[in-house]
Amino acid sequence: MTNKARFITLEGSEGAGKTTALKTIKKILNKWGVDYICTREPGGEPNAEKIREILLHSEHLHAKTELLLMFAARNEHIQNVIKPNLAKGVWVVSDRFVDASYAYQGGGRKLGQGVVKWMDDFIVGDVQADLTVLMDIAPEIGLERIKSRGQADRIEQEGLDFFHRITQSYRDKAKLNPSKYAIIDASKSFKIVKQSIISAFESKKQELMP
Ligand code: T5A
Repeated sequence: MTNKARFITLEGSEGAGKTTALKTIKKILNKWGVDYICTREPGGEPNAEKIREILLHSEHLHAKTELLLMFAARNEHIQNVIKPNLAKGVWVVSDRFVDASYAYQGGGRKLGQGVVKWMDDFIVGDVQADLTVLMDIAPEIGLERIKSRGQADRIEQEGLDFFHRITQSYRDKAKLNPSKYAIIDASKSFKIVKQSIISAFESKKQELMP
């Protein structure tokens, strides 16, 4: 494979259907014949998975601790998984990345976008996504979808206002650099969402695989 390896991220509020969307993305990349790995945040490698456990299942965490741990896990993920794979020509598809920190910690926790930008510059630097698939959904619909899943984790237990701020932060971030985003109306049926993702990838193919 001669093309540059690409970094694709998948974002959205709770229950937006990212896990479901990932299946469609895998099929597209298989069809394109690219070598890729799928990973996730927080997590994606052993130390980051340990931090994920603290993040999702601690009884209480201060918002600033949450931000620092997200970026600590992200640094391990970048250094040990994302960078080495991209360097050897393997595409990386990550279920969540730095936009989740802008949305959840910057917006949801009200820490502001400035401090997240500082951490983004410090930790992520130029390891930015080539394409971010934003599964856009009203929080009411997403939360309803995950209700039947049983025990909610620490973040899922937040109130509706928190998730409204997240949705808005994602939309605001996408507006700053629209060409980097594929915004999918995730409130539609499985069939329509799948078709929207396929169309979005087809329209970006030339850019991703010149
Ligand atoms: N976080 C993460 C931060 O706060 N900051 C950060 O920097 C980062 C990286 C991760 C948590 O960490 C936070 C965000 C999260 O709160 P997680 O367990 O990885 O936690 O959770 P999520 O990434 O939110 O994953 P979810 O499983 O909750 O959501 P998905 O993957 O978006 O949804 P999915 O695909 O599992 O679908 C949910 C349900 O909806 C149905 C599915 O069948 C499923 O039952 N569904 C649909 N139903 C109808 N129509 C459709 N089109 C549907 N699509 C899916």
